[in-house]
Amino acid sequence: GKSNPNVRCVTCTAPVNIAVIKYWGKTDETRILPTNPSLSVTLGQDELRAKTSVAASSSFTEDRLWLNGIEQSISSPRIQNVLKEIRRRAHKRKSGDSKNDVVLTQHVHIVSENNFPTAAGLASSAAGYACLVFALGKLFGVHGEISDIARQGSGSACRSLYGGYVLWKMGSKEDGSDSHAVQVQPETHWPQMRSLILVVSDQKKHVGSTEGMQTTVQTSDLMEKRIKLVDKRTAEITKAINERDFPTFAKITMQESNQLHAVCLDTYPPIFYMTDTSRLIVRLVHAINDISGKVKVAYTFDAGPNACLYLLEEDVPRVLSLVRHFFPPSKDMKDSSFVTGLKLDE
Ligand code: 2P0
Repeated sequence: GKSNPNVRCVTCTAPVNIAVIKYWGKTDETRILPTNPSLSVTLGQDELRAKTSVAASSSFTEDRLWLNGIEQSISSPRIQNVLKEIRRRAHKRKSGDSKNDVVLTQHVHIVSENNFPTAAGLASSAAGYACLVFALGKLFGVHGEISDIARQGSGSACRSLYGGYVLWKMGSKEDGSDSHAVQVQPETHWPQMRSLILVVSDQKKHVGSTEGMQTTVQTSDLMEKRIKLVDKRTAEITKAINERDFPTFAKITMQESNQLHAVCLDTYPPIFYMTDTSRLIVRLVHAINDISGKVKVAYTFDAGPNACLYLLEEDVPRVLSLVRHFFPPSKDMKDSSFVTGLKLDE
């Protein structure tokens, strides 16, 4: 819009993260506290990301929000919780500082866009809320740990506030103050690591994550078993990351993905996120690993049919040509880049 000296504005971007230890289930729906820890890899800043501008001005008469160019209601409890918490912390920090207190009474306008399909199981809410909370933190001068605020927008968002390999600790406090993200290793720790996103469909998913995981917790017997196993897997994959042990990292990643989709199938009514194409990708990856004589590629699937492959840089050309051979880019795909090669070390 037109430039107005009384408008303060902050713009930033946040990348998506793809979990290798999956978050699926809450113990507290409002505070967004998870049934288990999770661990993810944050993609590069220039790849799949959200971009958000937040502006504050005394001329604004209400808080407003635009997503991908369309104005949305700002009354959703999650956005309200995030705004309330940012303002609360800003107020706490600035009490007595009258110059800054003015901003606290101002309304905000939020404009956010993704450079990839929203809600197609590509972690759009993770990047979106991470970006929003980071931008609001800058605007209101809230420093320090803010991933617990992003968590209250969308659980997986807390992990997108850090780069590289990120653990979302469950925490043990009832108020959720210790349920936040920590960086296990920066992206520079494993410079050869790459991911490939295989966009099977850019359509919206049929069961949203929030509702899906709620039904799983309520109805799946396998879920109890899974929760008991996650801590051990988290410790094992952390060790594999620390030691740059790709075969172990890859095996746990695939087993985790398979278990997530097993508990989805064990949910009543069952939830199907993977499609026939997803399962063909699984078979292709195992075929590549079999003929290679060791584990060279891992797949992981979230709340949708799209695959994320993890592999090392040296194997990208061969894997990419095999993927393109078996899954030639389709014409009706809105996004012409069927396969997006992502560097993680940016
Ligand atoms: C994850 N997913 O760990 C898992 C794997 C989907 C499958 O985090 O209700 O959108 O907003 O906290 O964060 C998706 O869950 O759910 C998710 P809410 P969210 O990445």
